[in-house]
Order: sequence, then C-alpha cells, then structure tokens
Amino acid sequence: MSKIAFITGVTGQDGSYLSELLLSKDYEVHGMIRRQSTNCTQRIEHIIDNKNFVLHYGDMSDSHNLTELIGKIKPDEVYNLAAQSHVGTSFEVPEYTAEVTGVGTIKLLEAIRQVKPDTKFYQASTSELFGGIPETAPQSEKTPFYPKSPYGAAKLYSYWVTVNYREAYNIFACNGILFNHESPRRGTDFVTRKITTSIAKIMNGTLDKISLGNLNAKRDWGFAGDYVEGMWLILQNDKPDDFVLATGETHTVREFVEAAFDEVGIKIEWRGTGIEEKGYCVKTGKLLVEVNPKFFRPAEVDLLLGNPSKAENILGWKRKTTFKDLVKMMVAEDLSNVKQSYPPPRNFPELG
Ligand code: NAP
Ligand code: F7E
Repeated sequence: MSKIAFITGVTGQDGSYLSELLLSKDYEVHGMIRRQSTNCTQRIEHIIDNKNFVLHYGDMSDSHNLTELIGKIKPDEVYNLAAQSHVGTSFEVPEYTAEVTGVGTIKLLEAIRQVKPDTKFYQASTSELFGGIPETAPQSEKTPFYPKSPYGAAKLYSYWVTVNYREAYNIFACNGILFNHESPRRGTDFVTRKITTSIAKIMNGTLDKISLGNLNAKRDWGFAGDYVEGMWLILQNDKPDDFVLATGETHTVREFVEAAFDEVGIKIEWRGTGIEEKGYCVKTGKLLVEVNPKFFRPAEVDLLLGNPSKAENILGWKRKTTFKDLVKMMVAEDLSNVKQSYPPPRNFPELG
C-alpha cells in the first residue's frame, strides 16, 4: 500500500520539491492550493498530470475546510509548508501573517487531533526563530529563541503548538528548524533569487543595476532540494522530535552578490559605506549594485549560522549542494529563462 501524504503550501518552492521526492517514493501525494484569479501552479506544472498527485482547494484560515480535507484524504503524513513566508512583508501584513503562519497551524493540528490522530505531522519551522542574538551562533536545537519579525513570532507560536500537541496528545508532531534554502524555484522577492534574476536581466540588457537593502546580513544558505529530503527523514525517525537543518556555513548578502556576478564573469569592486555603498564592474567601471534603504527592515536578523549535527547524527541527513554550486545553478537557470522568453518574466524587484 502506498503511503498518503498531504502537503499544505504545495505550490511553493519547498512544496514542489517535496512533491517530486514523495512521488519518487511511490507516495500518493495530496496538495492544498488556494483558489486564485491567476495560475499559481507554475512550480508543479510538470507533475500535475501524475495519477498519484491530487490537488484540493483550501486555505490555512479555514478550519472547516482543513478538517474536511484530513477526513477525506486520511493522510499518513502531513507536511505543513503553507505560510505567508516573506519576513519583510510580515511587517506590512502582520495580522494576516499571524493568522496564516501562526494560527493556521493549530487549525491543522486540531483537525488531525479530532479526525486522524495517528497522522505524522511536520511543521515548517525556521531559523528566524533564533532571530536577534548573534553571540549564540552557531544555532542548534538548544539555542534560545528571539524572533525579530511578525513572521518569526508567528512561527514561534507554530513551533510551540507542535511541541504541545506532541506532549499533550501523543501526536507524532515534529519541527524542522530549517535555515534559508534556495533554488531556481525560489520566489523572486527573496534576496538570492532577486539577485540572480536581476543579473540575468542585466546580461540581456533589460535592467541597469540591482537595488538591495542590508548587504551585511549573514545567512546560512543551502539548496531546497537537499532540505526536503530532511523533512521526509524527520517523519521517518523512530520518535517525534525537532531538528535543525543547515549547512554550517554563513555568507553575507554582499558575498552572494559577488559569487553570482562571478558566474557571468564580472568582478565587483565595492566603494563607499552604508547607504552610499555601491558595487561597480572592475573591468568597465559600470555601476551594478546600489543600496536602497526602502529594502531595510524595521528590525533585522544579522547572523544566521546553523549547527546541523543532530540531524546528521540521528537522521543521517547532510546537505549535498555547496554554496558555489547553489549560486551557479540559480544563475544558470535564470540566464536560460531570460533567453527563452522575451520580455523576461516580471519579478517586482521594487517590492522585494
Ligand atoms: P513559499 O515558496 O513562499 O510557499 C508558501 C506556500 O504557502 C505557497 O504554496 C502558498 O500558496 C502557500 N500559502 C500562503 N498562504 C496560504 C494560505 N492562506 N492558505 C494556504 N496556502 C497558503 O515558501 P517556501 O520557501 O516553499 O517555504 C515553505 C515553508 O517553509 C514556509 O512555511 C516557510 O515559512 C518555511 N521556511 C522556509 C525557509 C526557506 O528558506 N525557504 C526556511 C525555513 C522555513 P500560493 O502559491 O497560493 O501563494
Ligand atoms: O532575506 C537581506 C534581508 O528575504 C535575506 C524566508 O524563506 O529565510 C527567508 O527569510 C537577507 C535579509 O530571506 C534585500 O534584509 C538585503 O537579511 O531572502 P530574504 P529571510 O528574511 O532570511 C527564512 C529562514 C524563512 O523562514 C523565511 O520564510 O537579505 N536583504 N537586500 C534583502 N532581502 C530581500 N528580500 N530583498 C532585498 O532587496
């Protein structure tokens, strides 16, 4: 008998990679999508006709719908990936973020508790929980939490209700505390993909320069394809538990910019400091990167660096893709996207 998985957030970056992984393991995969006026299935278009892949309309704000879906699908495993996942945007829509990214989780856990309590539950927790205490890096499962955004605070609630439903009701409920993971499918308003899509546009002459916020922020960036394998392993463990997934390496946004331009043969020279800092092409002197304070956040997480030892030792999980290979993959894919479509896809860099 195939196992049955239910994924919320199936149309997102991680949902698409996780669906592929579970289908390759002969799961019957059910995904929840929101009704939207435009097509939101771009990342799962290539698997949508698979007979083991089933989509259902739903929303994290609708508890009746979630309860009905759990009753209908009767999943062995639930992966709760749905969220308003953009940290910067959470300062603009804090209440909505709390509803979807926070309260949505307890709606789903309640549906499981009431309808099918033997379901294994994965919660997409985040390194944003660690937030603002740089001196605690590298961060592990034992590091205290100090979220620095409405997104982080909403995820903190979801983290603890997951632990609580495990302890109170004996549900196999787990948190994956994942550090940043990226891919060619990453939303274009996250900094890595904003940089790689912008470089592709600069190369085909449709953009002059990239405008960014805080170049000094440090992130532990891995490849999303490696991380969904870790999500699955967390639910295959012999007992429910919480795990950090990370690379154990950290880089500044500035370093990501340098590495990405390096892929197209451009060396960046930085001049100036603070909001006056600018990046120029060493060879031509052309201005390619500028700082725009509108991309600063009201509060910032300065340094994320994860310690994945527990996942490595207990689950045998380890990231496979290096930072350099991740950057290479993302730049190459965006270059080929702009070559294939003219005009190139819109990426709203002014909003990211
Ligand atoms: P993503 O690309 O932004 O995908 C988010 C998904 O949630 C999309 O499918 C989106 O649907 C769905 N969604 C948003 N609001 C919803 C609602 N009200 N009801 C139902 N679905 C809703 O995020 P991701 O990068 O794949 O991340 C997956 C999860 O891991 C998120 O919970 C994120 O917060 C968490 N996380 C991500 C990272 C990372 O570095 N990527 C690190 C740690 C944790 P639409 O397509 O309709 O918008
Ligand atoms: O920002 C800085 C920004 O938006 C990374 C989500 O998946 O990972 C993600 O959250 C850093 C921040 O990701 C721009 O200030 C500079 O310091 O790519 P990001 P994030 O905020 O780390 C965590 C783990 C999650 O859980 C989240 O769901 O880059 N930065 N300039 C910029 N960021 C953006 N977006 N745009 C800029 O222009």
